[in-house]
Amino acid sequence: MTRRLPMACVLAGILAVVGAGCPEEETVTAPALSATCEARPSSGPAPLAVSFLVGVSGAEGPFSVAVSYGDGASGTNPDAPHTYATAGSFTAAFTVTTATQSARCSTAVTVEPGTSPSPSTNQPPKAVFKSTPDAAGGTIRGTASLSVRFNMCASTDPDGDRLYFLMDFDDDGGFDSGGTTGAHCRRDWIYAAGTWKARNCLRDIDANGKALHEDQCKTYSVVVTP
Ligand SMILES: [Ca+2]
Ligand SMILES: [Ca+2]
Repeated sequence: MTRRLPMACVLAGILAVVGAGCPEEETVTAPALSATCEARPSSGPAPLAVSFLVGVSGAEGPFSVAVSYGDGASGTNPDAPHTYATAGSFTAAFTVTTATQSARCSTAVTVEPGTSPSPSTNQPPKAVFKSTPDAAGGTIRGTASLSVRFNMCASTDPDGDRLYFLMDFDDDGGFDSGGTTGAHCRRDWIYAAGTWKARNCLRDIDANGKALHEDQCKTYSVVVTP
């Protein structure tokens, strides 16, 4: 608390000298500025978001705070939480200043190694492409009308992921069949005379149906003689 006194008395008070004409009980001493700080939490696994409790007392007039978090980051808002990204021992230091005063406090933060999820080890499926008649060198041959059975049902996934089967029978680039069931991994198609291309693709999918890997595909030539 500052009491209004003649300037001479104020100066005398600050200098701890009782000046002439200044009653002793009106001696004014500059209050000591002090700061306390606490980290909440003060330890935990990375990344660790820490809030700071900074207490300031004895400030004459407005004060400002400079924060050095100890990990290279700094700031001026003591109320702002700070996230420590990596493990280590840090000292967060707060410097409180007014026009005439300065005080400092520090608090320790211990960040332990984080329990980051292990990197994805999901494997692509093991695709097995079969056809009846058998495709010698990727070419299925026969006479019209030729019934061809395409079969990917022996495919497996090392992770047990669901498999999605896609088939294009008629050489137009668009899949004619797609799905996850036994009715989708094995399909028959009747070919008229001519030369056709068919494409079978396989993918492993997650619970949301999202592909986990690039499609694995096999392209067949279907040569049908009259
Ligand atoms: Ca997989
Ligand atoms: Ca098609």
